[in-house]
Amino acid sequence: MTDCLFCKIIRGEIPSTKVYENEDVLAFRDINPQAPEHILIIPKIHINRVENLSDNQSEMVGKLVIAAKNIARHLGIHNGYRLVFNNGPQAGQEVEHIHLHLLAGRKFAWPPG
Ligand code: IU
Repeated sequence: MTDCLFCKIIRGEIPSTKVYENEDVLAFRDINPQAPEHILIIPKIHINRVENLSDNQSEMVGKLVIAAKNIARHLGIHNGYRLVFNNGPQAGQEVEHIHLHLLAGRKFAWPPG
């Protein structure tokens, strides 16, 4: 989608600190990190929200999670990490392109704020 910020990052029109890329997903460092390690993993196709995923897109969502697992291992994160999809305004979703947050390097509270 032309105006989507994350689509622009995928196309290289906006710079990012890339940590991983394959044909389906891109992962880069969050510009406003909420933990010592804060990576965003996004699909290369534009989908605005989890709620708008099709039932046949489970493989793509699985690829985001598998990428997160591989990135965590590659970064040497052995003490646990948190994976988060914010969906919609009340959950705090600001960018309307599905993204999986990978957060690590500190202890996280539960329930989340
Ligand atoms: P959210 O789940 O939509 O709230 O997460 C969006 C994230 O995208 C948030 O953590 C921002 O710091 C991050 N981000 C970014 O990494 N680069 C940008 O140019 C913009 C937002 I705008």
